[in-house]
Amino acid sequence: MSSSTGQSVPTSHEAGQSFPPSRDFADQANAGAELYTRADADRLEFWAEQARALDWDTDFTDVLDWSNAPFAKWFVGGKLNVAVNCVDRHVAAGNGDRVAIHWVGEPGDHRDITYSQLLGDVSRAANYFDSIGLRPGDRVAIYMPMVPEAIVTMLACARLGLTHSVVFAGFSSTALRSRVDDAEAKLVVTTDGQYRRGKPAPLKANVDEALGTGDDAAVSVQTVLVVRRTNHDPELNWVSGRDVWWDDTVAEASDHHEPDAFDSEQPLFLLYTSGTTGKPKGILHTSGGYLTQVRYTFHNVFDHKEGRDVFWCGADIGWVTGHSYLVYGPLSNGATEVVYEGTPNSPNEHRHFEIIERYGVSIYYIAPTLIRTFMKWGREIPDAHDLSSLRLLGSVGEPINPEAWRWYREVIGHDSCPIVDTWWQTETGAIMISPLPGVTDAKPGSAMRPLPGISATIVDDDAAPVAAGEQGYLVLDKPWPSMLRGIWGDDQRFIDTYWSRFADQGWYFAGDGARYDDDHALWVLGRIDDVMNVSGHRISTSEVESALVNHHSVAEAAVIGAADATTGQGIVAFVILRGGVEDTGDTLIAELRDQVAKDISPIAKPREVLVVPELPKTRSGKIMRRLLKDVAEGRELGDTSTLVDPTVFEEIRLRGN
Ligand code: 6R9
Repeated sequence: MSSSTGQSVPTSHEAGQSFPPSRDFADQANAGAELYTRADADRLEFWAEQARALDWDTDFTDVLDWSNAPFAKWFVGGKLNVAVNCVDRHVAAGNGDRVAIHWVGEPGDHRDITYSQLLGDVSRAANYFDSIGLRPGDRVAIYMPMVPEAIVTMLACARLGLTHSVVFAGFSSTALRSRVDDAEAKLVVTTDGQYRRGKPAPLKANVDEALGTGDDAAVSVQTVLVVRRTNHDPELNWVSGRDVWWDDTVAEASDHHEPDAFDSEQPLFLLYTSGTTGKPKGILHTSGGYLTQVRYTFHNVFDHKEGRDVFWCGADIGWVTGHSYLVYGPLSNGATEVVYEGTPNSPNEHRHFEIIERYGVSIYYIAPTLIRTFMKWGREIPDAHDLSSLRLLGSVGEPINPEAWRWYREVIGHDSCPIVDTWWQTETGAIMISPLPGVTDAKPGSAMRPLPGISATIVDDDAAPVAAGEQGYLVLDKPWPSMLRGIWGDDQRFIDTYWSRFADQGWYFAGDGARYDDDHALWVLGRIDDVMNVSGHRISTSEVESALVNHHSVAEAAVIGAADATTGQGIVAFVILRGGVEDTGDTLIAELRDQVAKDISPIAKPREVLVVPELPKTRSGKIMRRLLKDVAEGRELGDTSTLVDPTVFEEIRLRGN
């Protein structure tokens, strides 16, 4: 990504409007402009202050030990219990009757769980885990849908100093096995089944398949703990001596548990992320630094008011957003939150808006792909509900195109809610780049600037800062409290993957491309491998997608650079039309190509535009561009095992070839 090839492509982004915080919002906001000043004046002292918002059993002696970089130690010598910070301390402060979790099951069942009840549940699980011999540092795999027991299990692990590894319940048994083996998990917690699009499906059966038998058995696993959820698998298999019901064990244990304090660097969780190649990496996060930054960001980015707000993060716990903003961030702040088990369209497309209305959700945090899905369904659906309780909206997971941003604000946020576009990664553990809602102006599509205490910059191949408008590499040039501490069992891979690109400078390379606009607002352009090169011009897939979605007939677009003999890469676009729009064939395609030419430049005009009914997405909502590339380049499809719905390809292929 050298800037030496000259001009980057002009875009429509810079022309975008800016939305300053309203006076009313700014007046009541948790974070003011002085937060930046304080952090700039003394970064480490700033983080020490943030850490002290937690309860420590033993105070730390040093804020940061970076002597063995890139292996960081934060809040050195400090001891704390993560679960106590998320649960017990709110009960001790007299808030035991506050609802922690408004849980909504997919079939419509629901439960409200107060902080006192949560304490009882976590204590019971901790007592049982202790009774089967689990000791600090042991690993526990969690393969569960979004039921309260999943969160209880995570917190019980934290309480005992165990390391959890949540494996998304939509993953295959093969994926589960490789993660169980890599972490040598002793306990696997699962459910008998899970609801998927309104129907019960077996889940424990996948665990049985994953763990195998005889010579092929996963040797590390001693116990499989099963929560009854669907009660619907007529062929439920039971391995005696290994399998136990939650109802017969955890539910029977004492609800009193005396917690120990653990070192700030005690491993808290592993979360596996797949790179483009190779086996999934077990990203390691530890306790004190992680909890400090998720607590801090939840409080300031979401402007959370304890006892007043109702927060809802739409992510699954199988994803880092679910860890940081469905479990540790909200609960360490004593929040009341919604946890929803199912998909947004079961039983129908009104589900999310009914939930917002019913619980008076005030802070709502979802991914752009869901916003575009709502757009596709049409605004009459949210318009049929009273969404006036909402006061702040968040976005995460991919660059949000300005069109979706504006729709989100206008239709969901009644034209007044601030939007925080939050850039971060599994590896960063917590939000890194985002507007502060009462301070920073927001531009549709820009994550704006690093948070107070965070240092990020955009550089070229030679580590020199790029000029405004030029694309470069997004790097984090100073360590941060919730940074990953490594890749499980593979220190060298950790160094190679994240720290080798700018080894001389000692910077973390995030894998994303970005640029500044003339106001020094930061625009994340997506993964470097999503940046196309057409005739020597660098064009980001997300910019072309944005232009396509700007056309009134397009609901969602995915763009890839396909190999092209003359131009290096040619742009191929896959688009989904909005409901009710007629596919006029060549006329429509010509209009769409012109739209891109108009919004970006004629050189960004897609070589091909294919109208398709669905796009292939991973379970965390990311479009699998690699597979679209396979289609566009006429190859056999690569691995489709992480797709939500592998059959979407039948349709795409039919239309594409
Ligand atoms: C939290 C999460 C990380 C990658 C990251 C980037 C993309 C996430 C974004 C964003 C632009 C945002 N990403 N948030 N890009 N704007 N607000 O998504 O973690 O699953 O590890 O993905 O997602 O490309 O590098 P993870």
